[in-house]
Amino acid sequence: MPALAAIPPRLLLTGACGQLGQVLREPLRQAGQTLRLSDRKGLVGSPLQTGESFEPCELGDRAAVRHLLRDVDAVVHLGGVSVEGPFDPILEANILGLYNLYEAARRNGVPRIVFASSNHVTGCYAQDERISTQNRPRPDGNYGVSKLFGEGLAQLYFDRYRIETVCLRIGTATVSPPDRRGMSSWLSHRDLAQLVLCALSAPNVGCHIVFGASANPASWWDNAEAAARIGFEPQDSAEGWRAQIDAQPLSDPASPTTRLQGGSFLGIGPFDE
Ligand code: 15L
Repeated sequence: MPALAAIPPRLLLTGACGQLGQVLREPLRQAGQTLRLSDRKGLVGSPLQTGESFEPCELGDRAAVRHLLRDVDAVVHLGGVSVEGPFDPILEANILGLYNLYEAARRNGVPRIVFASSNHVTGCYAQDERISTQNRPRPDGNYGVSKLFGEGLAQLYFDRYRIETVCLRIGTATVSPPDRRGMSSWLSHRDLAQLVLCALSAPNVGCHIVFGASANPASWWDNAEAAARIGFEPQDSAEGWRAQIDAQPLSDPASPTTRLQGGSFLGIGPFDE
């Protein structure tokens, strides 16, 4: 892993009680001086450590989000809906909530945001296509569209207000690749932590988009340039699980969930709300 430039000292982690929040809590606590944790309800996981604090917050509550972002130097924003689903909860947390977050950053003078975008921004590309962040977005559902909105908002707030963002199009960030798709989309927890630290510390990033994936030989994403821009050098590879994954039953090759990069999200919806 490359030597890191300085990590902003006072950090805020939203979505701290979610699966990835719990993975990132420890490395962020060690990297920063103070770490404010936030989620919708109470703290989940180990009790607060030295340097940590916890504040519950609903992202749809503009005043509360503004208060949450006081006195921090950077935000790692994982909060919001993290799966495909009906539009209204996504609207509230991922669209209105993200607007509230950027407005709070502007009004509090927070200079850097690390935004958990998603590979579902490009989930309608076929699995036999190789793409980079230069390819145009092809979101695979409400969730993917909300992440695309977030990337647009990040660009707007850089161009107009000079708030820098690294948008992480996170793949499948699990302990090990869960299925055939994961052989291409997997991001190890160790690589996730490195990616977020690079996104916090890389100088002059402007508004930058990078896929969050380990060094998987079967990757669909040509990420070399985008990763190098922030010094991200993934250490892990899904290939170590090849034998177990190849032993899994094959799924219908004609189904969009098998054919397209977004996988199972292509099988969810429409919702007839
Ligand atoms: C995501 O963006 C989701 O948050 C996560 O639940 C996974 O589905 C992941 O993408 C993935 O594509 O595997």
